Parts: sequence; C-alpha cells; structure tokens
Amino acid sequence: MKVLLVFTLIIGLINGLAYPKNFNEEQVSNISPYTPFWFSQTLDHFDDENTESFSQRYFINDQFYDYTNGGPIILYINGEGPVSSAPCQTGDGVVLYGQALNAMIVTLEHRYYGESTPFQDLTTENLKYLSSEQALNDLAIFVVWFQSQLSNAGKIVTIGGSYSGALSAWFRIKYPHITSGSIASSGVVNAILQFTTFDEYVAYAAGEDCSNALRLVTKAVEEQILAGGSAEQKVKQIFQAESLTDNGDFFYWLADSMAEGIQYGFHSQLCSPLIEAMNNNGDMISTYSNYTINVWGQSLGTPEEYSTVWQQNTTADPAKADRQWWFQTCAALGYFQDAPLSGSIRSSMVNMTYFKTHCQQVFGIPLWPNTAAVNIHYGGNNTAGTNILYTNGSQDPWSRASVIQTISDSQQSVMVTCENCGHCVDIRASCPGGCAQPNNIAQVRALSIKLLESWLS
Ligand SMILES: *[C@@H]1O[C@H](CO)[C@@H](O)[C@H](O)[C@H]1NC(C)=O
Ligand SMILES: *[C@@H]1O[C@H](CO)[C@@H](O)[C@H](O)[C@H]1NC(C)=O
Ligand SMILES: *[C@@H]1O[C@H](CO)[C@@H](O)[C@H](O)[C@H]1NC(C)=O
Ligand SMILES: *[C@@H]1O[C@H](CO)[C@@H](O)[C@H](O)[C@H]1NC(C)=O
Ligand SMILES: CC(=O)N[C@H]1CO[C@H](CO)[C@@H](O)[C@@H]1O
Repeated sequence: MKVLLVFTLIIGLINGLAYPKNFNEEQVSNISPYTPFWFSQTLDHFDDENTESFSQRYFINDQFYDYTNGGPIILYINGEGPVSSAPCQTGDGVVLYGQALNAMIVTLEHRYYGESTPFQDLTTENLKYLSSEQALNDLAIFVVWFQSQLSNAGKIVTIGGSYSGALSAWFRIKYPHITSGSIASSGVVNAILQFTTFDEYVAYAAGEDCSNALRLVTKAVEEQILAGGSAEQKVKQIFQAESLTDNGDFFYWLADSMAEGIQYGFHSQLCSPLIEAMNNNGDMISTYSNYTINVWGQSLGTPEEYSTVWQQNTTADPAKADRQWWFQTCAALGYFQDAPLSGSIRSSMVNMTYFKTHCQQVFGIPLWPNTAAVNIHYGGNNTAGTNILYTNGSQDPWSRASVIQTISDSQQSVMVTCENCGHCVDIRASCPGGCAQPNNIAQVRALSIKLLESWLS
C-alpha cells in the first residue's frame, strides 16, 4: 500500500529544520504546503495515568481558504508512511475538492510514521501504542484544536485513501459530532485475516493472458529457487534480490511486484511485454525482471524492505515504514495475501504459515491478529455510518476489503472504472501507468464534490 515520495520528503526535511513550530493564524499568510508544523499529542489516549506526549507533524494548504470569511476544513488523513506536504499537486483529487469548497486543507502525519514517532527505538514493546484506535483519537483531538485556531472556520470533512481511507470512514462513524462526512477512497474497512481474494482479484484485473503469463513467471522462478545452489543464486541476481535470503520473503516480494503493478495502474507496462514474450517463446524471467527492476522497483518497492532482517531493525528512520505497517497487520488488521489453492498467480510458498512465521520472527513474540474483533469494533464492510462515500478502482485488488455495494443513500459506493484504474485513483493526481479512456474519473469527482457540499451545507 505504501507510497513513499522521496522528493517531497527531502523538501519536508529541509523545511523541518527551518520551521519547527505550531500553527498560528495571525502569523501565517500563503504558507507553503511543505512547511511542517508540530502538535503535542497524547501518547496513550486510553490510560489517563499516562501523561507522556510526542510531537506529531502536520501540514496545511491554505491556497483556497479565505481567512476573513472562513470556510470548511478538509482533514486529509494519512496512513502507513511519511508525509512531506499537504496535498498540493495539480490534478490531485483532494486539491480539486479543496478548490471547489474554498476549504482549508490540513493533514496530520500518522503516529509512528515519518517524523511523528514517539520512540527512536521501535521495539515490539514500544510499538504498543500503534493502533487505528489511537490514530483516530489523534485526529479527533488535533482537528478540534486546529478548528479552534481559525477565527472563522466552518465544518470539517475527512478524506483518506487505502488504510487511511478506512480511517476516514471510521472517523465519521466514531466522531459524527466532529466531522460532517467522509470520502473513503479504496478504504479497506474490512480486516481480512486470510485475504485469498486479493490474488484472485489480481488475476481477474490482469486479464486471462496476463495472468497466464504471470503464472509462467512464478513457475519458472520457483523451479530455479527450489533447485537451490547456483540456480537459486543466479535467479536472485537477475532480480537484484540477493538480500532476500529467506525464500518466503523472496516469493512474497515477487508476488507483490506483480500485485502492485496491477494495483497501482502499471497494467500495460507489466502485461504487454510478458504477453508478447509468452506468445513468442521469449524469456519470461528476464522480461519480468526488467519490469520489476525498471518500473516497479523505481517507484514502489526494493527487495531489502521485504526481508525479515530489515524489518527486525528497531531503529526509527523517517523514511522506513515496513516494520510499523507489519506491526499493524500482525497485531490487528491482517490482510495477509496468501496463494489460492488453484489458479494462483503467486507461489504457494506465500501461505498462511509464511505470514504467521514472519510476524513471529519480526516481532519476537507470537503476534497474530484477531480480525474478527476489529470488524466487530468498526463494522467490517457493513458499516453503520452516514455521509460516507466509498470509492474504489476497478483494477484494484484492495477493493475486496472495501465497501463495493451501496449500503444506503448516505453510504454510497462507486467504482472508478478503466484500464489502469487502480488504488485510490480518484484522489491521486494521475494513474502512474496512465488512466485509459474511457473512464469515469471526472464523474466520480463531480459526485464527490456534490456530496461534500451537501454534507457541509
Ligand atoms: C525493459 O523495460 C523498459 C521499461 O519498461 C522497456 O522500455 C524496455 O524495452 C525493456 N527491455 C527489454 C529487453 O524488455
Ligand atoms: C538499522 O536501521 C538504521 C536506520 O535506517 C540503519 O542506519 C542501520 O544501519 C540498520 N542496521 C542494520 C544492522 O542494518
Ligand atoms: C508454505 O510456506 C512455507 C514457507 O514459505 C513453505 O516452507 C511450505 O512448503 C509452504 N507450504 C505449502 C503447502 O506450500
Ligand atoms: C462485503 O464483502 C463481502 C465479501 O467479499 C461481499 O460479498 C459484500 O458484497 C460486501 N459488502 C459490501 C456492502 O460491500
Ligand atoms: C458500486 C459498484 O460499482 N460496485 C461494483 C463493485 O464491483 C463488484 C464486482 O466485483 C460489483 O458487483 C459491484 O456492482
């Protein structure tokens, strides 16, 4: 799910040194969306004897907001990664909504990610305050305070995507007295322990030819890895993945490169060369490693992040998020994408035994989630909220953990449909692989604005 924007991160870090302060309406004018502000946050919202606090980073985009006449606040919710600016890119859905509403856009970094970490040593013990419940309380306390700092602020709405899309829906369900409505883009509100439908949906979204080609890749790589010795070394070299000494980690990484290719709209770059190689007796392994290294590896994943050893490292690093996100999945949310018994694209080595062992090895204790408890707590994909819009991308396997049927007039679900329409496509500035025509992105965004306006009226 991760999106690491290295460029904006660097700018954020530079600004971070220059302006370590809290927001004050009287002192700002045309503030840069890259300027970080800092909020003193309670570490444990559920134990009033614990008085510890930590600094949580936030950013604002006030380019559409009129300080004199006021306007609504869009709280853009972040998830499992560092944040380095408020939404500000041209074409970004949140920016378009901010413009349409003349809203103040404010965004709070999620606890334990980026610079908002309470501990420099992320031991399993120190990770115990990392949960969606704590994160939602952070948002509630922060946004009420932020609203009070603006002399003319109007109502609040939330927007988020992926895990933070789930937080956006949950925020409205839990705090209807604070927020007027929510957009949950690819909001994974259903905590699924054994998420087999993920791989099945990757196959469906890839299409028959591409999924057959992906199965051939997996089979060819498996033969080399299971042969061991020099064959194993050679294939890992081809993928520049020698750091993945554990074969479970290697196969999970291999599977994620396929899945994220589909999930993030790289369908054409992933599938076209593979189908051509399949039809012309080409080399499946080198064709796929070329995509993995040159397309996927450039923007989304590196092999190191997938290794058990990397995730065991407890040193907090603003650029690293894998240990924290694995903690959230192993402790609460699940979403373990195991191989289906038949028709699987991924290797059967990526099974529930792999995930269970991985959680235990990374955290040193038998950490395993109770997803049923999470779903009883929030409602799973049968949420009892109002003023929530669920949006999904037609090629996004994560849609299987979201709300894909309209529940009621005030909890609608819409599908953004096109070739390359992937994860959070409606709120992103663009499809990385290029959103093909025809698509209904403009209609979904128009509906989003219409609903936001009605919730705020
Ligand atoms: C490798 O991938 C790049 C980027 O997608 C592509 O332009 C190039 O043709 C590929 N090369 C081979 C040998 O497949
Ligand atoms: C652990 O992570 C820190 C921060 O990224 C890094 O500086 C350090 O080299 C890592 N330790 C090992 C043993 O890889
Ligand atoms: C499950 O995965 C583990 C570790 O990746 C592997 O050793 C085992 O053979 C797999 N089991 C099956 C039935 O594929
Ligand atoms: C909830 O998930 C189930 C199983 O995937 C699906 O059949 C159902 O349609 C979903 N419900 C909604 C409201 O999306
Ligand atoms: C709102 C919407 O278009 N929902 C669709 C989501 O996808 C499923 C199939 O996976 C359809 O059944 C729904 O109609």
